[in-house]
Amino acid sequence: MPSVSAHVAITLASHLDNVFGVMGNGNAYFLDALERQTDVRYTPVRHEAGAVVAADAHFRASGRIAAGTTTYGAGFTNTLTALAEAVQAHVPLILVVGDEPTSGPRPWDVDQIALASAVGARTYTVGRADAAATTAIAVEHALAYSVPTVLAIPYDVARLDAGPVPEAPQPQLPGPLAPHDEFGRTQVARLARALATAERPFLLAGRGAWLAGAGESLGELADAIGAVTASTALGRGVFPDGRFDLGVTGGFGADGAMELVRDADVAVVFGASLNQFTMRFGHLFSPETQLMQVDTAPAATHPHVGGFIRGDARLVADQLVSALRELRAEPSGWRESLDFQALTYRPEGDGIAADGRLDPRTVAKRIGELLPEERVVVSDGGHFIGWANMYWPVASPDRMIMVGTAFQSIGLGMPSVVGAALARPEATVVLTTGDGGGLMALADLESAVRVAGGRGMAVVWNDAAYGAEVNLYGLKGLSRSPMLIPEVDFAALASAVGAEGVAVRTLDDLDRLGSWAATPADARPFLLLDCRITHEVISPYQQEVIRVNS
Ligand SMILES: Cc1ncc(C[n+]2csc(CCOP(=O)(O)OP(=O)(O)O)c2C)c(N)n1
Repeated sequence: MPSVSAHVAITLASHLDNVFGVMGNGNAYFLDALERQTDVRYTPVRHEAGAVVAADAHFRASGRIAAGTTTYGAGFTNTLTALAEAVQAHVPLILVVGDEPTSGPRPWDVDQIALASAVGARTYTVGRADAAATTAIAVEHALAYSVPTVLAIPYDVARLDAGPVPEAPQPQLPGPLAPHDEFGRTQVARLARALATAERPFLLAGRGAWLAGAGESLGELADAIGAVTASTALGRGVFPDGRFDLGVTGGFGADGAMELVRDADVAVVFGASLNQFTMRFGHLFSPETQLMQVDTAPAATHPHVGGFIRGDARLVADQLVSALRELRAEPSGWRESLDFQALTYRPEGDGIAADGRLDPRTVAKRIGELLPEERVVVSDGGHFIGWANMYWPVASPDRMIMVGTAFQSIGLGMPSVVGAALARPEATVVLTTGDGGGLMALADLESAVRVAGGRGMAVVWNDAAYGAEVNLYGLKGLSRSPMLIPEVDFAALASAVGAEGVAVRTLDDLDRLGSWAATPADARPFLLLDCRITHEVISPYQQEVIRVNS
């Protein structure tokens, strides 16, 4: 007879294709059932944080839910940082964990429900009679609220016979939110009138717009009014027409582009939470700009917003396009008068900095030119995030994934490769990481190389320091030694797990990336570029943070 664990595994199998995890006492029976009784692919990772991160990156890269699994106690507590990140980034996933027996905690148990709750995740605990239904409810909860959800299997329940596995109902999910009442309709009509007469209209879109599938609709809206467009860091590439796009707003934005945004007379923001970085700490828009926000959040998310429409980005954009058609609105003509190449110009650096190490701007520019076009970039956190965000073009928001930035965590980069590689089998996955975050995530370098193989590569911005800390606190005069890292040979670490490592000390050393990219993925190894960069060149976004902090 199928066990409770088999009920969980078989029910999960009707909702997802990938589970990532580390095995232990608490999930042994679940993993056995998953392997023997389902077609789900199980991928081992080497640290439990990686199990959650891989499931998270899988969803961000594909929109398809995945699961992580760990044992109880220490296995579970190892996931907490990654779980907090998924909560804060609104990423649905299932975390299947062992838990204390129904008879009560043993000396090595902790209150896992309280721990998950403390980072914002709900736990569903399966029993002998309800394992399949509870599993289906957990999946529905994760998808409906876009949150990670813990599914706990008590230790003494895991192997009990549970009888035939019942058919699990498909999750019932809410439809897109439309502003269909009188208030909402009037607001949309009023915004359409404002856009029809705007002389310098500007549209900004974030990841919410991408999740709503609003790209094409926003493109039509931009054309109807002749708007200049831009996106947030997580929404890069959401507008289908790049010709009139300023790229990313905030500290990653080009100076000229950011100045132009302040010229807009009417600006509409779709599906972006307007955090302090996007808003350039309050300086993105001029106080003269009429700023409107369209979002599914219950209320406006920044004090500069002058008018808020609660609704799905695609539906509202479509409503605006029809309203503008009825008004016979003409495009403003503003964007045709602008030189986008000049506006989005970025300095490229001098190749080698004064200390003899590489200038990261020049390296980033060159790597951006050599990367395979069909790619998904996954990024860890740290000062270096500026380089990929400024110099590597992004075709769509699901191709630039930053697991860790919502919770401001470093050390989640390596296992992001695993989830993205399985979510996007057609793409090369490119990790961008610092040496500090890279060392923190090192356990899953092995997983990244094993899973992605020749479809994977990593760029390590090796400045022999926790660079962000040097910039924020070293420059203030705080003791530097806690901020420094001995120069680690990441190229050698890569070869230890079967990858090819290249120590990049000159721009010519990047030629290997060119020949690697020209080789078919199944005939090349995972490539790690260990870029020995200076920490003397500070990214403009970090300079902005330094200014604000002082
Ligand atoms: C888990 C965690 N620990 C510590 C920090 C504090 N922190 C933020 S950035 C940073 C430095 C990251 O160094 P590295 O990965 O080498 O990137 P760099 O800043 O040098 O580009 C640290 C330690 C954090 N954000 N998250």
